[in-house]
Amino acid sequence: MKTTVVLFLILLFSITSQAQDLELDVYVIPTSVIGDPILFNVNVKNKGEEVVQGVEVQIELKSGLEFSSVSPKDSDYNPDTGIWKIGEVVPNKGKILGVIAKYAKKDDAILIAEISASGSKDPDSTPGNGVDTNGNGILINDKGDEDDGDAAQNGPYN
Ligand SMILES: [Ca+2]
Ligand SMILES: [Ca+2]
Ligand SMILES: [Ca+2]
Repeated sequence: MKTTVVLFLILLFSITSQAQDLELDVYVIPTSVIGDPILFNVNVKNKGEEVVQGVEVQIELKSGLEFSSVSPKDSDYNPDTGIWKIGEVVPNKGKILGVIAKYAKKDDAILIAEISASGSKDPDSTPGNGVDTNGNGILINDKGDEDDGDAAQNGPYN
């Protein structure tokens, strides 16, 4: 009896303790002027207790944006594939990629980002399964979607 309880508690602990938990958020510093640069910050956090290796993020710029550069400049980001190779993400220490894009047109000035690869299992999200995981058509700040994807939009302004 006692052994069963102990085993159950061990099992429960291993389920509830989140050794690694990646979370991604996208923020925008907007502009209302067509042709001006917009800064998007893609912010990856590890809310767990252990280091995660081999982390990659897929970044997509919709048709209202024209990519210009990233910050820091030496980030491992490939504008052709949209893959940002982060590598290691340490608990309580976020990694941020600044994506600078031109505000090319009023609509669809949207940046979408999701964790696309990770060396560890995440208790509440799966890499590469899309941002709109609850299928309600909302990608931006949707708390009902998995925590490893997000999007941000500039405008639209009149
Ligand atoms: Ca997660
Ligand atoms: Ca996901
Ligand atoms: Ca959604």
